[in-house]
Amino acid sequence: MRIDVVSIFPEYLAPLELSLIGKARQDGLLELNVHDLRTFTTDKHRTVDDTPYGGGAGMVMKPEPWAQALESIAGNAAVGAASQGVPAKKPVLIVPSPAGERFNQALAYELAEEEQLVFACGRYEGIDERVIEWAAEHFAVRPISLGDYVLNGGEVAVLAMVEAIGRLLPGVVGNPESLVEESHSDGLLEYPVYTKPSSWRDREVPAVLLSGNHGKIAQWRRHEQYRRTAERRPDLLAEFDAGGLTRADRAAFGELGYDVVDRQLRRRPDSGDPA
Ligand code: 6GU
Repeated sequence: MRIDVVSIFPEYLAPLELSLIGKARQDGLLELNVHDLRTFTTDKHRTVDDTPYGGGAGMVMKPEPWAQALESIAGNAAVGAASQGVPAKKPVLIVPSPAGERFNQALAYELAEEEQLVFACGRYEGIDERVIEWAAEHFAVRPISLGDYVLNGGEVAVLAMVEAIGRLLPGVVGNPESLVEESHSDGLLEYPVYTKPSSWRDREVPAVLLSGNHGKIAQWRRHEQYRRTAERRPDLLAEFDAGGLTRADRAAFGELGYDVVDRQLRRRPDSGDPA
């Protein structure tokens, strides 16, 4: 995969040289380029922002530096594709914004399949909207949000998204099995984990985990996922496919106040407030 990030604070992306993602870059599994938007300005002061039409607080990012930056990146991609004799597929242009669609694990998996991702980090009140419209000529444009809160710019969001996507690329995570049993991989939160010592400050590791009974352990872990998800993220249970549940699984959900109706979990009306 190739990733290009455009920002007025390229130093903000330095952590992408560390740890798993840094190693993936060294190993050639991921090509990542960070571009300084100001190098695409033409005035003496390297201006990237101006006051908003219609008035109001803050500044808006000027369109032309963005067009220059994105054209140079799209041009490189098209030339690269042509040199390999393949038809150029439009790279995905991700615009981090609290006004975008929500980022989640399913979207991370989807984006991990792409050949090239370009991230356009806005600052101030955002980028002139005409850039977003114009960019559709060269890119598949996706405004994406991490969640319902406001960051000062897209850079921190890019760190999060590149890490979430990058770790799904083949070979980046050493043991691919660790991608299977983690939160959100099956639409549920992860079960709690424990390590030695088995007794620590008068707290015991759940006995089932020391039993050696792998069937019992798997079932306990599954039921802990149900309990945690019901307590912390009941919204996820509305999306959960309950069609394949065993009798014991249904009973576990029953104790949490959920019945299975048409493959769906339904919160029982008399089961009180959700935790
Ligand atoms: Cl992706 N960008 C910005 N600037 N703020 C955000 C966000 C993204 N997600 C949540 N808040």
